Amino acid sequence: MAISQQAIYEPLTESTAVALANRLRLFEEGKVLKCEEIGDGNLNLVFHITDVKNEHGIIIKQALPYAKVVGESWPLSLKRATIEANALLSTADYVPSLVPKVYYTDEALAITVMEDLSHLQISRAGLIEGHNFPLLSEHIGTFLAKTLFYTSDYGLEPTKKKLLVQRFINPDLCKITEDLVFTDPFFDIDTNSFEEQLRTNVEEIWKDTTLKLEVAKLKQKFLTQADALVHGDLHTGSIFASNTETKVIDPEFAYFGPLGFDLGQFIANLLLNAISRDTENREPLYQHIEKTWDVFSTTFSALWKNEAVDSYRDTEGFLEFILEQAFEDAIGFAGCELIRRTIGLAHVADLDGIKDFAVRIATKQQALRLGRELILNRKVIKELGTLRNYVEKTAKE
Ligand code: SR1
Ligand code: MG
Repeated sequence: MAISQQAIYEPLTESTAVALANRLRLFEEGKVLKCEEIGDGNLNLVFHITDVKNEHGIIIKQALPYAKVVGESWPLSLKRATIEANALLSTADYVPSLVPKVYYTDEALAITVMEDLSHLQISRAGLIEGHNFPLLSEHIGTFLAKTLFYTSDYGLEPTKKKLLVQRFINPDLCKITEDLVFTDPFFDIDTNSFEEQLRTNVEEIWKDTTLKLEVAKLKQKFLTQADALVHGDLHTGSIFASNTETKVIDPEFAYFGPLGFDLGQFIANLLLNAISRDTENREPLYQHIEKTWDVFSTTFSALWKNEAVDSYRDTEGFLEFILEQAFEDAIGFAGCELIRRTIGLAHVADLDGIKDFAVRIATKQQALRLGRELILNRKVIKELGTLRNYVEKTAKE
């Protein structure tokens, strides 16, 4: 359904969300509907509406004109709802089984109505409970290879790509990442949040000019390298999963960025879960990390060989160069994500949920050391199998 410009923005309530669902005839007339606001993320309202009889449901997601996690003092553009809807629709062209179906969008109300995925579990919550989602890495590797290839200059004619770049200019949400991922955790800034017991470790980071130079280089890539349409926030909280299905949600941070960005964020969030587990339960996470890259690089290479539009596609070494850059950047971005999820504004339940305080602090200290190692060694690390060695090495001071 088309994006309309008519309505005037106001935040939905549970009852106006039901009225909207009825108006859009998303349920048969006369059905008794139940509505619950279930948004647990940092930014938006999310209404889950179900037919009480058959449990058939829909999701209505609405952007708020500010960041929910902070409040009205942090205004945010509603345009992110349109970016998100457009990204879901664009991604569905390449990997329809890996994203929720979009039923309706309204730009003025900043609303996207989409498929109910409540038969699945947010993968972060499942991983914390010890589920391993056997197909997660195969699906995410495929998702990344196809969405990145088909929106890059290798899969898309350059003029079409530039028009798409224009459609996904996303300054507000990119600024959040520029600040929260690449800047604030590395400086003494108010938005940072960490236990007092980490202060010495954090102050070491603030003084670490070697580290800061490498983070500055990674930030420069995020700011300038418009390789392909990236999801922009591909952590395990943006992925619904079960043993058989995977659905990527929440692409409101989508923009044209570096090929390795989503890979790095996904890998970091798997690492955060790995270090929160006992040593003997980490293997499924390491397997996922390795498989994500294997599936990504194999699928991307096959698409390149069969469909690339770039004149240099058959030039020996060019594909390998592109993949090597993406790999190196992914390791560096993963390092930044590890650090910001530990001491920045937006934390993860994998670490904050560790009940034993001493274990929590020790695990966070490890996350900081691991993040630093990945950033500094991203040119040396040649395969993801070695990340387990970095995890072991950073377990102790
Ligand atoms: C103010 S938004 C904080 C974080 O939540 C989102 O999911 C992104 O990860 C962002 O950095
Ligand atoms: Mg989100």
